Amino acid sequence: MSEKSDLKIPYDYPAAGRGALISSAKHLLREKALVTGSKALLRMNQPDGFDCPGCAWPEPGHASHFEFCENGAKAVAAETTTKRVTREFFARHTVSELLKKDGYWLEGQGRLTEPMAYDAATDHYVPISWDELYRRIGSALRSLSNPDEAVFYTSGRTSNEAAFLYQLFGREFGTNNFPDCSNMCHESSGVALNESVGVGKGTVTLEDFEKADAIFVIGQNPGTNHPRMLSELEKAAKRGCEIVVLNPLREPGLLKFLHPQHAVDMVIGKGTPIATMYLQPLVAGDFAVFTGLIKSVLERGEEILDRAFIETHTSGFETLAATVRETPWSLIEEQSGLSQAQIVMMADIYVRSKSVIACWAMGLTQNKHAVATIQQVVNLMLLRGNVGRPGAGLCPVRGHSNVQGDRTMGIYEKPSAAFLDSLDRVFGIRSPRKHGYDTVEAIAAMHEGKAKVFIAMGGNFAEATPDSAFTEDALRRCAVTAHVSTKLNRSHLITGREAYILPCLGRSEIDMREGKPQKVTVEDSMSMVHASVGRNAPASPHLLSEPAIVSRLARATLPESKTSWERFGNDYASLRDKIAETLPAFKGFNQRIEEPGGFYLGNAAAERRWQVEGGKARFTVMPMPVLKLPDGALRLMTMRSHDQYNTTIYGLDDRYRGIYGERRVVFLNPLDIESRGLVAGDRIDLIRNGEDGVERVAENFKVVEYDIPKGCAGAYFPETNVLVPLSSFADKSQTPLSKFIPVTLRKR
Ligand SMILES: Nc1nc2c(c(=O)[nH]1)N[C@H]1C(S)=C(S)[C@@H](COP(=O)(O)OP(=O)(O)OC[C@H]3O[C@@H](n4cnc5c(=O)[nH]c(N)nc54)[C@H](O)[C@@H]3O)O[C@H]1N2
Ligand SMILES: Nc1nc2c(c(=O)[nH]1)N[C@H]1C(S)=C(S)[C@@H](COP(=O)(O)OP(=O)(O)OC[C@H]3O[C@@H](n4cnc5c(=O)[nH]c(N)nc54)[C@H](O)[C@@H]3O)O[C@H]1N2
Ligand SMILES: [Mo]
Repeated sequence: MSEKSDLKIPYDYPAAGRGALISSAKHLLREKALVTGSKALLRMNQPDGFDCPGCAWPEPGHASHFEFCENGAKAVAAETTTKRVTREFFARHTVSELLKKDGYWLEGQGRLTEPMAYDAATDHYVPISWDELYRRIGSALRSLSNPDEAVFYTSGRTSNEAAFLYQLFGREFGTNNFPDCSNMCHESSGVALNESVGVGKGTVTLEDFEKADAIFVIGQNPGTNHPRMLSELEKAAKRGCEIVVLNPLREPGLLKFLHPQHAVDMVIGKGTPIATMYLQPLVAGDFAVFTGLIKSVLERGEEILDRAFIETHTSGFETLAATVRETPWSLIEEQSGLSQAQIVMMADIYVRSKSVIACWAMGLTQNKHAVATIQQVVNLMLLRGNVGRPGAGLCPVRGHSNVQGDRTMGIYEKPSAAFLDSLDRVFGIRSPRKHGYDTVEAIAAMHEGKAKVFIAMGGNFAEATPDSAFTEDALRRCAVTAHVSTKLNRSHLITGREAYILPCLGRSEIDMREGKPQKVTVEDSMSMVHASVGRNAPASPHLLSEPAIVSRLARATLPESKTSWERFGNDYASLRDKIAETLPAFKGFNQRIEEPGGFYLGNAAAERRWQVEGGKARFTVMPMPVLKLPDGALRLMTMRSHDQYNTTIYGLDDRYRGIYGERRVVFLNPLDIESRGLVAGDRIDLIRNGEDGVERVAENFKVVEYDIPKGCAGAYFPETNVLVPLSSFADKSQTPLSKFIPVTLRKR
């Protein structure tokens, strides 16, 4: 950190480094997984090993060397733990007792080992055979009066093969109700990019990171959530690429690798000539920042623009330019929380860099105007042709390791007609055309009794979703809730009238079907598809793979089906052949995954082919939204600590941010603490007075002084999900507003 800053940033070692090594050994030890775990680590991201179950950042290690990542190691440790949740465990604890435990404790009990059914009479989960379980879920699905009364949720670890079978099953059954974690994650990116450039995915590959002159890191904390991205950023910084961070919070994990001796700080009022820049806008101030950047670029005159690109490849430039020119700097400053001078300096970097990459994650996607904000980023990039050229492009950095692949495989509530036509042709079925429920709509439908059977392929729906009490109520109203899972979590305890746990293999484990080891595939954030082969002995002999489970559920539900469920569930290569027939980009699928590193799916926008009506990339235009909060309210953003994977809590430390042994903390600006008569260390409740008249309270948080703009606050999820009403979601993408929660503080 900069010596000039008044606040102490607690973590003084460079991000990653020694601290990371010590921390991962600690996690392996705690899971008693030092032997399997460390062997597993050596096999992770190797050509013949399994894909890291952590984040979706691409792995150069697949082709060549092993790349170490602390948080990847924690994800493997969590999966390779020697602890087990057995039938004796469930006999010892009633579900009501388990409900009193937190998520950290539940996941800490270890791997699930056999199928279980909830017995309401005794309030215990009891063992059930796989056959009986399929029979019961199948008959529940068949007895629905309408296939749309079923909901099929997916989390983003599910392999391509399992995801494809799962959506085929749902569509053959007759519904497009496929809400997924993406709805809460990068949905805004998909919607924005599809409208603007015709492809809902990132346009860059790792090679572009080697050629960029500037990289923007917007609303993202890679030190914790995409640690392998840091090495790309570090390499880039070393060769003189300028790195600009846009984040309300000073993320120590992002500052450190930046070699503070070169990186000059840019806190308000302390501008100095810079090589690398860290700007701290208000939470949700990004639309204003990008409007300011565009304004500043336009003010520099015509010759700074890539006129040829704009003429040939885009539409809507004049309207955008007029709208931005009319937006006064005073409004931009007020809405962004940055000064005109700061924004102009960032624009200086933008225009002096020939090739620019814009990366972003949840800091942009989980805001009210997320789609328009991402489109404003695209608008800026289009001005100088920074899309579809080496070293330049758009990079939404995905979360779950296969969340992008799941979408490619058809896990989507609004599938395209082309995809469904293809599916119908290959499988001889008639898929429903009516769009299904996304996550928010699925919760509402379950609450209203319109959806009655809830099946989850991974994830932790009850905790990851907003409006915790309402959502739990919605799940409890279901006739059946069923979860395909590796570890125990709260969702298993929020039972429908019938509830089932279907324990499955993790990605690190050997997946043997009919005596033959199977491989699966995943797609990373840069559209590389590669194989993943489990190498560890399964956590229990009763576990089944996700594709096997789907295939058996489908057979039990669709006895008349002509689809070769049994074969697909036993021989994934045969399924890959069918995927290749359905999706042209997967032609030669089985052969192409034999290549080390897999294959690239391609991206039309990266080749400047615009799959947008009119055949051109679009400058989209929205006048600046003016955000207002109730008097005295703060903009609370919810985020991840260094010791968690979404709802899976690995430990209670957030090392880079200097938090140890606890999670109920709220990061506040010292002026906001003082003006409320508080001091650091006080305990407060976070209150949100909802538009619906309901007061939502997250109790007992410790006040922590932090380098965050006045008027903003930060706390961890999922403890804060109680504060987000179901009705609070982003325009167009319906992503819950996890980063813009108006709260007041109440001293305890
Ligand atoms: N170890 C680990 N790795 C993970 C995950 C994990 O939980 N643990 N989760 C995975 C998943 S599913 C995902 S989606 C990704 C998430 O990766 P990130 O998006 O990095 O995750 P968050 O913790 O939500 O961090 C959001 C960042 O945005 C900033 N921010 C918040 N609001 C705003 C805003 O309005 N504007 C700007 N400019 N910035 C803002 C916050 O200060 C924070 O630094 O990580 C993936 N990888
Ligand atoms: N307030 C707030 N809420 C948020 C967010 C936020 O930033 N703030 N972020 C949102 C985001 S970006 C996301 S992606 C969602 C995450 O939502 P989910 O994906 O639903 O949640 P996870 O916590 O990742 O799911 C963890 C569970 O997945 C299961 N699991 C792990 N590995 C496997 C596997 O290989 N197979 C199967 N079948 N199951 C497995 C385990 O049982 C584990 O308990 O949360 C969202 N919710
Ligand atoms: Mo995510």
